[in-house]
Amino acid sequence: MIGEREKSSVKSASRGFTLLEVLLSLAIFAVALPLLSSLFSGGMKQPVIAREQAQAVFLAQELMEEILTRKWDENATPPGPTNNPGVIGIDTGETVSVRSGLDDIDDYDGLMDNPMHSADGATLTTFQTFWSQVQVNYVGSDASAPDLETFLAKNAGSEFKRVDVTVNWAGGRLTLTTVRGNF
Ligand SMILES: [Ca+2]
Ligand SMILES: [Ca+2]
Repeated sequence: MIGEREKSSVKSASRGFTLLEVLLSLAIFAVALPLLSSLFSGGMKQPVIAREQAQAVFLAQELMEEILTRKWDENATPPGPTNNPGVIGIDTGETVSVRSGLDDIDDYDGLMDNPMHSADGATLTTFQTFWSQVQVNYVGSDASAPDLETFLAKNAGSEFKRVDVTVNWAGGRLTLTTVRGNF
Protein backbone atom coordinates (compact mmCIF):
# COMPACT_ATOMS: atom_id res chain seq x y z
CA MET A 1 0.00 0.00 0.00
CA ILE A 2 2.74 2.42 1.01
CA GLY A 3 4.54 1.68 -2.17
CA GLU A 4 1.41 2.44 -4.21
CA ARG A 5 0.79 5.72 -2.32
CA GLU A 6 4.36 6.80 -2.93
CA LYS A 7 4.04 5.88 -6.57
CA SER A 8 0.82 7.85 -6.91
CA SER A 9 2.24 10.97 -5.17
CA VAL A 10 5.27 10.90 -7.42
CA LYS A 11 2.96 10.60 -10.41
CA SER A 12 0.83 13.59 -9.42
CA ALA A 13 3.93 15.70 -8.61
CA SER A 14 5.22 14.85 -12.03
CA ARG A 15 1.89 15.90 -13.67
CA GLY A 16 1.85 19.18 -11.67
CA PHE A 17 5.35 20.04 -12.78
CA THR A 18 4.45 19.43 -16.41
CA LEU A 19 1.39 21.67 -16.15
CA LEU A 20 3.51 24.41 -14.53
CA GLU A 21 6.00 24.09 -17.35
CA VAL A 22 3.26 24.45 -19.91
CA LEU A 23 1.81 27.50 -18.17
CA LEU A 24 5.25 29.10 -17.91
CA SER A 25 5.93 28.40 -21.56
CA LEU A 26 2.61 29.95 -22.54
CA ALA A 27 3.32 32.99 -20.37
CA ILE A 28 6.76 33.47 -21.93
CA PHE A 29 5.34 33.00 -25.40
CA ALA A 30 2.57 35.52 -24.67
CA VAL A 31 5.18 38.08 -23.58
CA ALA A 32 7.56 37.31 -26.43
CA LEU A 33 5.02 37.22 -29.26
CA PRO A 34 4.21 40.98 -29.43
CA LEU A 35 7.92 41.76 -29.06
CA LEU A 36 8.88 39.36 -31.84
CA SER A 37 6.10 40.54 -34.12
CA SER A 38 7.06 44.21 -33.63
CA LEU A 39 10.69 43.39 -34.38
CA PHE A 40 9.66 41.42 -37.45
CA SER A 41 7.30 44.06 -38.83
CA GLY A 42 9.88 46.79 -38.13
CA GLY A 43 12.44 44.78 -40.03
CA MET A 44 10.05 44.43 -42.97
CA LYS A 45 9.12 48.15 -43.08
CA GLN A 46 12.69 49.39 -43.22
CA PRO A 47 13.63 47.94 -46.64
CA VAL A 48 10.31 49.16 -48.13
CA ILE A 49 11.03 52.74 -46.97
CA ALA A 50 14.61 52.54 -48.23
CA ARG A 51 13.41 51.25 -51.61
CA GLU A 52 10.82 54.05 -51.97
CA GLN A 53 13.43 56.68 -51.10
CA ALA A 54 15.86 55.24 -53.64
CA GLN A 55 13.14 55.22 -56.31
CA ALA A 56 12.19 58.81 -55.46
CA VAL A 57 15.83 59.92 -55.77
CA PHE A 58 16.05 58.20 -59.15
CA LEU A 59 12.82 59.86 -60.38
CA ALA A 60 13.88 63.30 -59.12
CA GLN A 61 17.30 62.98 -60.79
CA GLU A 62 15.74 61.89 -64.10
CA LEU A 63 13.37 64.86 -64.10
CA MET A 64 16.11 67.29 -63.04
CA GLU A 65 18.38 66.03 -65.85
CA GLU A 66 15.56 66.49 -68.36
CA ILE A 67 15.01 70.09 -67.21
CA LEU A 68 18.72 70.91 -67.30
CA THR A 69 19.01 69.82 -70.94
CA ARG A 70 16.78 72.84 -71.80
CA LYS A 71 18.17 76.32 -72.45
CA TRP A 72 18.37 78.78 -69.57
CA ASP A 73 15.67 81.12 -70.87
CA GLU A 74 13.09 81.38 -73.64
CA ASN A 75 15.03 84.34 -75.10
CA ALA A 76 18.44 82.65 -74.94
CA THR A 77 20.05 81.41 -78.10
CA PRO A 78 22.03 78.39 -77.03
CA PRO A 79 24.82 78.02 -76.48
CA GLY A 80 25.10 81.30 -74.66
CA PRO A 81 23.46 83.77 -72.33
CA THR A 82 20.71 86.31 -73.00
CA ASN A 83 20.61 90.00 -72.10
CA ASN A 84 16.84 89.86 -72.07
CA PRO A 85 15.61 87.13 -69.70
CA GLY A 86 11.86 86.55 -69.90
CA VAL A 87 9.20 85.91 -67.29
CA ILE A 88 9.15 82.61 -65.45
CA GLY A 89 6.71 80.10 -66.87
CA ILE A 90 5.52 78.27 -69.93
CA ASP A 91 5.52 80.32 -73.14
CA THR A 92 2.99 80.94 -75.88
CA GLY A 93 2.40 77.88 -78.02
CA GLU A 94 3.80 75.47 -75.44
CA THR A 95 1.84 72.95 -73.34
CA VAL A 96 2.85 70.70 -70.43
CA SER A 97 1.19 67.74 -72.16
CA VAL A 98 3.88 67.95 -74.87
CA ARG A 99 7.02 67.76 -72.78
CA SER A 100 9.34 67.75 -75.80
CA GLY A 101 8.01 71.24 -76.60
CA LEU A 102 9.26 72.68 -73.30
CA ASP A 103 12.46 74.37 -74.46
CA ASP A 104 13.66 76.40 -71.46
CA ILE A 105 14.05 75.48 -67.82
CA ASP A 106 11.35 77.76 -66.41
CA ASP A 107 8.72 76.19 -68.70
CA TYR A 108 8.66 73.49 -66.02
CA ASP A 109 7.62 75.90 -63.26
CA GLY A 110 4.39 74.64 -61.71
CA LEU A 111 4.51 71.27 -63.43
CA MET A 112 2.49 68.69 -61.46
CA ASP A 113 2.89 65.21 -62.86
CA ASN A 114 0.68 62.44 -61.46
CA PRO A 115 1.29 59.77 -62.60
CA MET A 116 4.77 60.77 -63.66
CA HIS A 117 5.89 60.80 -67.29
CA SER A 118 9.29 60.43 -68.92
CA ALA A 119 10.83 63.12 -71.14
CA ASP A 120 9.23 61.53 -74.21
CA GLY A 121 5.76 61.69 -72.61
CA ALA A 122 5.37 57.98 -71.73
CA THR A 123 3.62 57.19 -68.44
CA LEU A 124 6.04 55.71 -65.88
CA THR A 125 3.79 52.74 -65.10
CA THR A 126 6.34 51.14 -62.75
CA PHE A 127 6.24 54.23 -60.53
CA GLN A 128 2.52 54.99 -60.33
CA THR A 129 2.61 55.59 -56.57
CA PHE A 130 4.87 58.64 -57.06
CA TRP A 131 4.03 62.15 -58.22
CA SER A 132 6.17 65.21 -58.85
CA GLN A 133 6.09 68.99 -58.59
CA VAL A 134 8.56 71.50 -60.05
CA GLN A 135 9.27 75.09 -59.03
CA VAL A 136 11.57 77.43 -60.96
CA ASN A 137 12.36 80.96 -59.82
CA TYR A 138 14.98 83.62 -60.21
CA VAL A 139 17.44 83.29 -57.37
CA GLY A 140 16.68 85.82 -54.67
CA SER A 141 12.93 85.85 -55.28
CA ASP A 142 12.40 83.58 -52.31
CA ALA A 143 12.19 85.64 -49.10
CA SER A 144 13.32 82.65 -47.04
CA ALA A 145 16.37 82.21 -49.26
CA PRO A 146 19.40 80.44 -47.83
CA ASP A 147 22.78 82.20 -47.74
CA LEU A 148 23.90 81.02 -51.18
CA GLU A 149 20.78 82.48 -52.81
CA THR A 150 21.21 85.78 -50.99
CA PHE A 151 24.84 85.96 -52.11
CA LEU A 152 24.06 85.14 -55.73
CA ALA A 153 21.12 87.56 -55.88
CA LYS A 154 23.22 90.39 -54.42
CA ASN A 155 26.18 89.79 -56.71
CA ALA A 156 24.59 88.73 -59.95
CA GLY A 157 21.07 90.17 -60.05
CA SER A 158 18.73 87.79 -61.84
CA GLU A 159 21.45 85.85 -63.61
CA PHE A 160 20.57 82.63 -61.80
CA LYS A 161 17.49 80.45 -61.70
CA ARG A 162 16.75 77.94 -58.99
CA VAL A 163 15.05 74.64 -59.90
CA ASP A 164 13.32 72.58 -57.17
CA VAL A 165 12.15 69.10 -58.17
CA THR A 166 9.99 67.41 -55.52
CA VAL A 167 8.97 63.77 -55.71
CA ASN A 168 6.16 62.62 -53.40
CA TRP A 169 4.94 59.22 -52.36
CA ALA A 170 2.47 57.98 -49.75
CA GLY A 171 5.21 57.72 -47.10
CA GLY A 172 7.14 60.92 -47.76
CA ARG A 173 8.71 63.37 -50.16
CA LEU A 174 12.12 64.63 -51.19
CA THR A 175 13.35 67.68 -53.08
CA LEU A 176 16.40 68.14 -55.31
CA THR A 177 17.59 71.71 -55.86
CA THR A 178 19.87 73.07 -58.57
CA VAL A 179 20.95 76.65 -59.30
CA ARG A 180 21.76 77.39 -62.92
CA GLY A 181 23.40 80.50 -64.30
CA ASN A 182 22.77 82.51 -67.45
CA PHE A 183 25.64 81.18 -69.54
CA1 LIG B 1 9.72 77.91 -73.51
CA1 LIG C 1 9.76 79.85 -70.28
